[in-house]
Parts: sequence; structure tokens; C-alpha cells
Amino acid sequence: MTATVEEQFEEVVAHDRRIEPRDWMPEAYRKTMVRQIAQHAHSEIIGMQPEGAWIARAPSLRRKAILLAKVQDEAGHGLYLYSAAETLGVDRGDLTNRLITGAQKYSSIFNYPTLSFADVGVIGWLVDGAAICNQVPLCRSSYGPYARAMVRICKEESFHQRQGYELLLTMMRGSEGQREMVQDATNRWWWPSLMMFGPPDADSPNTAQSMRWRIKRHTNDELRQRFVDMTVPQAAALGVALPDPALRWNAERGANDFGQPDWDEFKRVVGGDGPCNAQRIAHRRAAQENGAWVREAALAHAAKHPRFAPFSAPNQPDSGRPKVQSGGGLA
Ligand code: BYC
Repeated sequence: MTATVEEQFEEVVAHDRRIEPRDWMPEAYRKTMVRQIAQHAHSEIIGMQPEGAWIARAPSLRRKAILLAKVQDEAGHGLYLYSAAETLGVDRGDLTNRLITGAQKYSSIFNYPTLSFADVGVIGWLVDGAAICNQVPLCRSSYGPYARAMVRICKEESFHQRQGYELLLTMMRGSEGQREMVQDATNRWWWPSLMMFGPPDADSPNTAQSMRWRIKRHTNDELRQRFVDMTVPQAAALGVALPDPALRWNAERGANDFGQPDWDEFKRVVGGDGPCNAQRIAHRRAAQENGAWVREAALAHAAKHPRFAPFSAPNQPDSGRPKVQSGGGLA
């Protein structure tokens, strides 16, 4: 008896193989993937802003070059992720509109301000550290294009985390004022970093289904615990205190106990009412509007020279344009 498409889908997921763009998938799976990948892409693009604000004020040419490279990597991550989303039949222009109209979310973490250059180091250490914890398991996510994008992204995130930690180590060897800046930045970014993993499992409406589909490989709370356990010895080596009086080693569990972030604050920030939400969206909207002429020029050029036209996404209706073969010739 031949298997139904549903059975084939379940079989692929159950055996840890990958769902590819041309495979049949349940509509709810497709929607979940679009939601998660788009949110992730938006986070990378909005995430350029807090650190980007320090490029022109970096304290040395070396620090400026490192920061510039990191922020450029984030743009690249956004682009791989929008490409992965397009394999599901959505259009990146439409996704950007959904971001700037508030119809789609981006990570809460990027709605906090960067007040000193120590924030650049702490973002690398804690925010990229949390991103690595969350994203390494996503390299085994069931949707092929997302899992593959994640492999490269994680390699780059690892460089980002090291650059942040190295900056902080340098500052901690500096003046008393520099050590205070590092401690202050750690105090401000610690709780928002814990929020990056999403709400507690009991309040996470999407986790159970995403785990069944092997989109997510661990729950929000499991990853948050892993992040805390990974970060505690790093903080000790650096000589900074983590601002949580409840944080202590629990020998019985073989893990750290720790306090809960302010989940009301999380809801406010995700709902659009964080310290920098309006500024982040206004900046992104201005970039989209100011770049309109570039997109128009690119489309006009592509219309005149069809071999430069973008590929049509497999799940989209054929655009009617001549197809480009892998060798570059027209089909
Ligand atoms: N912020 O049921 P849940 C980076 C939403 S960028 C805002 O647990 P799920 C970097 C969630 O979307 C890293 N919203 O959801 C870049 C859902 O809302 P909807 C970004 C959040 O999807 C530049 C609702 O709350 N990483 O590393 O099962 C510089 C309920 O949540 C947040 C990713 O995007 C949040 N923190 O799990 C430096 C990773 N948390 O859509 C660094 C990929 C939850 O139902 N994404 N929400 O209305 C994921 O792993 C998962 O989507 C999440 C949430 C763990 C984030």
C-alpha cells in the first residue's frame, strides 16, 4: 500500500530527515516555519541597530573594523533567512512590510538601548551566547533550508561571542571606570538575555507542536537553563557578578538555580512598548522608504536583462520570466 503524503511527511520527520521546499507539508507546518524564520530574519536586521550605533564611536580603528564586520554578518544572516523563508512561497518585500507594520515580531532583546561601549562587548557575550545556545540545536531542525542556513550562522555567531568576550576581558584589565562600565552593562542585559528564549514552557503556546515537528529540539526553559549553566563560569572568569540573588549551584540537580525574569516586562516589550521599539521600527521603515529607488532600479534592470532576473521560488506560481540554468544560460 502506498503511503499518503501525510504519512510520508511524518516518516521524514520521525527519522530526522529533512523536509525540502518541494515536499508536501501540512499548511500549519508551513505557517509555523514562515513565522519562525521571518521573526528570526527580522531579529537579525533590527539587531544591527543597537550595535551599529557604536560603529562611528568605536574607541580604536581595530574595534571599529571588528564591529563593522560583525554588523555586516548580521545583515548576511538576515538575507540567508529571508531566502529560506522565500522557499516557503512568501515574498521578502511582504515580510518587511509585515515587520514595519507590527504584524510580525522580532526578538525582544533589540528593544533595549546601548548606553556605553561595554554594551557592545556584553551583547557579543550574552546576546550572541544566548543565540548560539538557541540556534545550535536548530541546525538539526526539520526544515532543510532553515537548518542549513543555521549551520553558517552559528559559525559566525561563535566569532561574535568571542569578540564580545575578548572586548570585555580587555576592559576588565583596564581602569576602575571601565570595570564599572562592564558591570553596569551586564546588569542591564542579563535579564533581557534570559527573555530571548521565550516565555516559560507553561506559557509557550507553540513549543509542543514545534517539538513534535522537530522544528524546535528543546523547550524554552531547557535552553534557558543551558545558557545560565554555560554563562556562570564565564562571568566568574571575567570577574563580573550576574545580577540575580537567587543564582546558586544546585548539586542535586547538577545545574544552577536562578530567578525568573520580569515576564510582565517581556509582554510589554513584545507588545511594542519597550524602551526602543518605536525607534527601531521608525529606523527600519525609513531605510525601506529611502531604498525604494534601488529596488525599482534593480527591477527595471532585470526587466531589460532577463538573465539577471531573480529565480522564482519553487512554491510560487511561475513568474513567467525565462528560467536561468545553473550554468548561467537561459532555459
Ligand atoms: N521576542 O510559543 P513561543 C541574534 C513570541 S537574532 C519576541 O515560545 P516559539 C542576533 C513568539 O514568537 C536571534 N517574541 O514561540 C542578531 C510567539 O509569538 P507568535 C533571534 C518572542 O516560536 C543581531 C509567542 O512569543 N533568534 O541572535 O515556539 C545581533 C509565544 O512564544 C520571544 C531567533 O529568532 C522573544 N524573545 O519560540 C546579535 C531564534 N520569545 O509568533 C544577535 C529562532 C517568544 O505566536 N526562534 N516570542 O505571535 C526560536 O527559536 C523561537 O521562535 C523562540 C520562541 C524560542 C524565540
